[in-house]
Amino acid sequence: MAKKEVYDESSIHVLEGLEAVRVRPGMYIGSTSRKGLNHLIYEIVDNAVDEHLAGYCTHIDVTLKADGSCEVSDNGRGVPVGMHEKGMPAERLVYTTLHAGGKFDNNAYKTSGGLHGVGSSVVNALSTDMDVIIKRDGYIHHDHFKRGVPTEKLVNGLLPTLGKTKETGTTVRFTPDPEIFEVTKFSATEVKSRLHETAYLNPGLTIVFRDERQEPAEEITYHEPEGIVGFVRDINRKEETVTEPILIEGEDEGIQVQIALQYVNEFHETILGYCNNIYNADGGTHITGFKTAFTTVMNGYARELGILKEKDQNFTGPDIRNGMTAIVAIKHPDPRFEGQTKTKLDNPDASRVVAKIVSEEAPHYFDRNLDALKAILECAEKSAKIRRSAEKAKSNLLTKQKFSFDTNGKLANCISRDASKCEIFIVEGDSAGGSAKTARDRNYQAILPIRGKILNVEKASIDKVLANAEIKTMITAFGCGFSEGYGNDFDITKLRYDKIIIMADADVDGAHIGTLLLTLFYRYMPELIYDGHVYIAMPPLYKVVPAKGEGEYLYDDKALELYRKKHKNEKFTLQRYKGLGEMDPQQLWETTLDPKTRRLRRIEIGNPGFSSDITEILMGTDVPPRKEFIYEHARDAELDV
Ligand code: 0RA
Repeated sequence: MAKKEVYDESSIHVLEGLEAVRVRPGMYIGSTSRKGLNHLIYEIVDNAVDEHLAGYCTHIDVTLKADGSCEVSDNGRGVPVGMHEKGMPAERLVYTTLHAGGKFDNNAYKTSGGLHGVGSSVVNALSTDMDVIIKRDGYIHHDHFKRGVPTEKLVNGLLPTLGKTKETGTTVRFTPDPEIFEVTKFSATEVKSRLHETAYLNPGLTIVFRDERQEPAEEITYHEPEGIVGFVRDINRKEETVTEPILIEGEDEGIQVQIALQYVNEFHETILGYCNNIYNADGGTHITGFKTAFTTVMNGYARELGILKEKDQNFTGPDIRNGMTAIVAIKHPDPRFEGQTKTKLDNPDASRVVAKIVSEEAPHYFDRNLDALKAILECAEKSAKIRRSAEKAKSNLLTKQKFSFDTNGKLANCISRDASKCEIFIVEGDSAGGSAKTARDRNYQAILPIRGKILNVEKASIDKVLANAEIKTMITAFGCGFSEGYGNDFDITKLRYDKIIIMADADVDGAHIGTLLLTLFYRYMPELIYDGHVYIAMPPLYKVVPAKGEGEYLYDDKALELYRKKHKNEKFTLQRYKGLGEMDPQQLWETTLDPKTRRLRRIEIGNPGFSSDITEILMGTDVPPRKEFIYEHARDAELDV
């Protein structure tokens, strides 16, 4: 009897907890856009990965079902189903209580504590239906929930069973709630890249992705026995590499450290930090420890080999990392994260331990691989040279910057200085630029026409990038500087426009220009994209004018198809826009500039490792895949009507 009372109380408690999740979903999963939606999958997968980290699960299946649900199945021990002291099966507690996950568990390196490591109960609360099937103790146990509320009747306080089995494992199938999410269609591209990343970070794990929403179903197996070494190799697979991937690893103070690094013939560094499988977008102590120790080790070698003479200054950290791609992955028993977004690792011991392992282990490698050592120091020398000329170019740019804003002939600036209201359109071509200048609302809309193609920053050194007129104009207009390997002068708070809108034709050339601009932003002003300031304008493809009534703009072929169906027996003229230059100012205003009618797509960056990868691949190859990048991202981005 006493038990029953506890059960009632706890179930009320459960409902209150899950109700909070439904009222403020963004607090638990970041957003209710496609990004938040995909996050549901990662929450469930992460739990299975935790079971892998605990040493019990080797295989995870992730299936996007034709009915819009997602199923995640693992071969771990199975979530415990016995009666918990709170008066219900432990399983039910896990799927209905916030943060219940770790309570039964002694896995030292759980992924929880990350950005949104909130557990499966949140997924349950945000799903119209959730099925949990647990194979354990000889039986197949089953539970079902609707919007987080259990619907299965317990038998003597235990879950109903579906039969017997000798296997173990957990299967969770959930259907995201359209009352909560703006879109309920998972992005296969995003999910695949995240699963691939998970496979790289857990070399003993096999993850099978299936997309049954298409015929025939797509199936991909992610298994990366080389681990992060394979990750680095893959990020660089289209690059001219200067060294083989190098693995540095060790363990101290209960912290496991794994670092893979490789040099390529490029003027940038890419360093990705992970703690307990969670990506740390803002780096943190593990990255700092790595950078400091690696710089010291390499400067030591440079002196030993006579590359640096007694009177020479040490190479800077960025010099040493010129051309480096690195993954720093640690496992920490008690990770702490800093700041609002929880994307920066904060544990001081992580810095100490990583530095110690790098100072001890890196020499073991380089003492035996002099060619790699010399190749890296050559990259550093090149960088030091360019750094000096860049410093000159930069000081020129900075002195010019004071005078050029507003007096620059090309930028038609807006009147308002309230950045939160201002927009800047980067318009391809002088004729479209001219129309846009006439059409705009000059109170808050600025127009910057750019001519032809801008420099491909993936292929140019920093001094060339800074010498490019179009790029200089953009940096000056935005007002927040830029960041690169030689010191970070970027300050997003100085940004003069809330929206940076790329306006290019809907053809291959336009797509190319869009990609070049995105590459520039991504490499030198990534916060513009991370903070959601970058948009692509989506001009219409057609205008239809019926014999009677108002004309209408159509933005894609699907819309045209629909229009044809709807107006089967009517006469209309169809006008196809070939380019922005063809529209007169009035049309340009209605279709592309006026916030009431235009269509914009916000650019989002998914997985940083892979985004960087995608940019590099696209800028290095032929045209068709580039186009795909623009449209892929445009399609995945949030619509801002
Ligand atoms: C805690 C204890 C045990 C298993 C799990 C958690 C577990 C959780 C999840 C979530 C997804 N898949 C999972 N697999 C297992 C087992 C404790 C025991 O058997 O002694």
